[in-house]
Amino acid sequence: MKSGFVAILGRPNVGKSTLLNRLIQRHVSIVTDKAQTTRNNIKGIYHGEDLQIIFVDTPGIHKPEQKLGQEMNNMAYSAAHDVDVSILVVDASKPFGVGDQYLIDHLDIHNTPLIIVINKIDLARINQVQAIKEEYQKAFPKASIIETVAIDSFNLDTLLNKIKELLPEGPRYYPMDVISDKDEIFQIKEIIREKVLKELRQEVPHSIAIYMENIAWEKSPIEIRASIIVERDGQKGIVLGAGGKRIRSIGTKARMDIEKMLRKHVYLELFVKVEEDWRNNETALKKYGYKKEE
Ligand SMILES: Nc1nc2c(ncn2[C@@H]2O[C@H](COP(=O)(O)OP(=O)(O)OP(=O)(O)O)[C@@H](O)[C@H]2O)c(=O)[nH]1
Ligand SMILES: [Mg+2]
Repeated sequence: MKSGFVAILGRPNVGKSTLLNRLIQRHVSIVTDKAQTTRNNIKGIYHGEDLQIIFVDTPGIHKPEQKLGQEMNNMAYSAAHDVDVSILVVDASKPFGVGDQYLIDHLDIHNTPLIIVINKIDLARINQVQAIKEEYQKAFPKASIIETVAIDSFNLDTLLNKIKELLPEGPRYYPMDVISDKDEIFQIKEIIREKVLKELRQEVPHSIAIYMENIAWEKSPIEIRASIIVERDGQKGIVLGAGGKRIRSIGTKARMDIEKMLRKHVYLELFVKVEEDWRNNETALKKYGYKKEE
């Protein structure tokens, strides 16, 4: 049988997490229309006949402005090592620019087989697709190129076949019932963060983190208390909304998804806390799961 590890890399918002979810047909990594949604390396496992692929979704590579951004980039860079195949996802609807050049200059993927996925071709004209393809082919002459529409699962079978071709013979690393390396607490926090991101505009989404205060698994309904961390006092009111309307809406939507995931009733209580400039604070980054403990 063939098996191995495949990193999914690229700039923010190009569709990496969408691609992972569609490839394994499970929702293991949150997706929003905001850049820098994914903040950790997240494994999603594809189980096939005589085939197992351990995909690693990664944070979008960008020019970092805070320590959090540096940590996120480092996670992506580290995922690119120790894999059998790398997938570089590119947004076909955006012209090649400084962000693409930044990625090409900083990401070292020249030593593993590489597949360049030109995604979102539904949003691009043919000559646009051609232009971006040429730029990336120039930067990575040995790579294979596949055009996709991840949200519609278009051409993902071609992609899977190409990956299979490139993978070595190997063992089944994970049992058939395992689909991700992340536990339920991680997923609960991500569901809450996804709802916050979807409710908020512009800069505030980048400033939030979720902290799990307490989970009482033994209670029925399960009691979950979590905090939404913001960076400045002014952001607290934005998350709460007038008369607490926004946080109630976030809470309801998050609870419904958590219940679906756990298949149990849940009581969810959310708080908002300010932690000044946490994205530049090493202790805070460790506390919120964005930096490894030494
Ligand atoms: N039209 C179109 N939209 C897509 C496609 N693939 C993904 N999207 C959308 O693009 C946005 C970003 O998708 P994500 O999967 O979160 O992108 P990402 O690369 O994981 O982003 P980060 O985690 O921020 O690095 C979402 O709104 C998706 O629905 C596609 O093929 N076509
Ligand atoms: Mg993502």
